[in-house]
Amino acid sequence: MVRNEVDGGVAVLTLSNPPVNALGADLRAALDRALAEAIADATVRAIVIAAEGKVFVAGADISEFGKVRRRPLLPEVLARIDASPKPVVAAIGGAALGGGLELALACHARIAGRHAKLGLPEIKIGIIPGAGGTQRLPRLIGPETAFAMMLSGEPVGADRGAELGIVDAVVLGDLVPAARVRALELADAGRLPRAGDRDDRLDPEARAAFEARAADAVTREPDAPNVRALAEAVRACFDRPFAEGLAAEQAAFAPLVDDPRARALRHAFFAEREAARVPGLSKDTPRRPIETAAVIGAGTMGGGIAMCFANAGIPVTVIETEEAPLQRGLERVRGLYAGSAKRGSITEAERDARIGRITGAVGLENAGSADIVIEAAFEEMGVKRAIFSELDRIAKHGAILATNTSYLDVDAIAAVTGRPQDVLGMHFFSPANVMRLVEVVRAEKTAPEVLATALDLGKRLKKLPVAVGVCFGFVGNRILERRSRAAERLLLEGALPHEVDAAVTAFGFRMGPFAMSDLAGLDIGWRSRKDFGGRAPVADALAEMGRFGQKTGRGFFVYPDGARAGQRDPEVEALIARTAAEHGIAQRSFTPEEIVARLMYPMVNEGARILSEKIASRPGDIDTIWINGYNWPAWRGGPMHWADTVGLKTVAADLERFARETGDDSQEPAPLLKKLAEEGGSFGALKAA
Ligand code: 3H9
Repeated sequence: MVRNEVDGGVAVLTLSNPPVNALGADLRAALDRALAEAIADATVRAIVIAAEGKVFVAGADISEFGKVRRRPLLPEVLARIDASPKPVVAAIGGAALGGGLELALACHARIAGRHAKLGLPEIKIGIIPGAGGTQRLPRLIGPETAFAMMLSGEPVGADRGAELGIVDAVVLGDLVPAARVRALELADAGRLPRAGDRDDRLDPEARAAFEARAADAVTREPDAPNVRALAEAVRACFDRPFAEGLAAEQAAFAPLVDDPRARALRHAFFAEREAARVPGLSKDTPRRPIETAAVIGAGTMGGGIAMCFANAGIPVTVIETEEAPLQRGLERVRGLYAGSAKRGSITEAERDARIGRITGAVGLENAGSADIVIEAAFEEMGVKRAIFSELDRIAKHGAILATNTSYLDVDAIAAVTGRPQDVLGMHFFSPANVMRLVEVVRAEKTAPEVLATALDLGKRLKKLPVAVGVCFGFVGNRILERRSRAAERLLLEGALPHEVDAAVTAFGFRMGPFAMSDLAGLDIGWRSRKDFGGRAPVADALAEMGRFGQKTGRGFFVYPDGARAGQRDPEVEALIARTAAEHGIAQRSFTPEEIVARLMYPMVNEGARILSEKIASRPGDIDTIWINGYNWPAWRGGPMHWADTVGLKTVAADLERFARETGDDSQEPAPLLKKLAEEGGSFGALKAA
């Protein structure tokens, strides 16, 4: 795991723990031994720590958290570096994250390659740096900047790292030789620069700046225990000597690891990665080359999808039926790129290059040469089938034909072609150029290589593709539909729209279901219920009154003078009471906890049905979809993980009660949920389908 090569007085210790050199117990022990050996070796004057592979070190092994910790712990290994009489230099070729950067910070110098990335992302998994990062980084780059970096968790590149002072130099050529030279220079100089010895950046002015940022961070996220802990740990830099600061960091770090939020975030981390492993596919499944793309439809969705291709360097043709909507669509795309360049998120050259990769065309025949065609036309089966039967005639042999439908039966769309093996769904989320989630819908006849190619393409587009099966609404919208139904039912039973929304935002969503309906437009659900059936007496009555939501200034709430936040409307509340009376439903009040249970348990129940039907391969896929496509709070781990934390017995028993109280049989616990509840099982313990 650690290769120790001594040459010319320098011991180069090369870490190797694929895929990302995570500092698991075995690697820590091996590194500790190698360090001890090198320090004891009289022929060694200096030490370099390098790593094999693209990633330098991705940090602690996250899968070890929450289990018994095996020694040596990372802080113990780093203490050996600190105490080393011989200089230790880190040669950072790729990402040095979390404990990986902390390892480098404990060294006496850091040399980075051009592709190095330097970050402390612990905050994103609910913890804080726990191997000296909160004490060393502030001393190197200043407490305010260090705090901001640890608070965002975002890494910086090599050059920015050098500007800030995280690394001493960036080398364009061979990294290890450069690190050796630096190590020998330090050995010659005889004085070892240790981050922990510095206090030149800890002046009162720096403290004031840090305190202002810390206060702001805690105010913004009052319920996040790790934000508070991070502030406390960094504050110790000012109040205590380095060694005591390290102890303060440990005291702040340790309890966070077992916090339910951190557990949920770790679940989300691994679930997201596991989603890439799709049953029936392997790395040996053949892939088709994708060099060009066509997108049918220049609306908001089509334009956004085209931008994803252009951003990934893939030329794309956007196709419309007429010139005017095409030009409107292209204009909108150019406007979005201009906005990004203006904000500085892309350069002007990038803006021009991306716009240059998008070509507009009128007529489906222009899709003939594309390796993949994504249809993003009107959400209507007739329209989609007409397009696909045309595409069957026009598209080149072997092209992948994808529909961006969010509900419709992909098998029925594939059936109009003579090549159903080449057809699948790619359900992007709006705005498609921003949202990471893509549900990749495997239809009955989709060939494995077509599915594998679409999933790979998703990654190339910097998306998070999750494979799902065919059913109405797939995974995400099918579950959403359950929540919408439950929300409407709650209104009839007496909960008011603002109460429901408040309970949902308190749970952690950015928006409640009614504010979301108002934003999306009530006409959308209304039309879809007309097409596909389903009843929502309150929402339908509002839509019939022309209350389409924010765009008409009135929906479940009112938006006087274009206000963004909705306000209660007595007219709506009276309408709800009237509708309830018409349906003979008695009204009462609901606590926020009851509201959450009434909305979320049916979602979990639908998730269980989805699993039994093998529409999703595993509970983690459902969680990944809801976290990334529907803003489920990641620190609650997604609906299935959350249900496990509530306890499936409770969820199943409450659903039985809801079914009795509402007379709605669909609330009865699904067989899988019932079985797990009876056995004392959990979704987390289920294996991939
Ligand atoms: C920490 O360091 C705490 C310390 O402060 C204190 C300690 C006392 N552990 O993402 P990928 C796996 S907390 C275990 O697809 P990429 C991952 O599950 C840590 N496993 O690759 C996947 O496995 P599989 C702070 C890890 O190239 C495989 O590696 N560090 C870890 O797209 C490939 O991962 C972080 O939060 C890990 N730390 O991206 C960094 N990291 O193939 C977390 C990865 O079986 N990691 N795996 O599905 C990342 O951000 C990305 O993995 C990275 C590579 C950017 C490195």
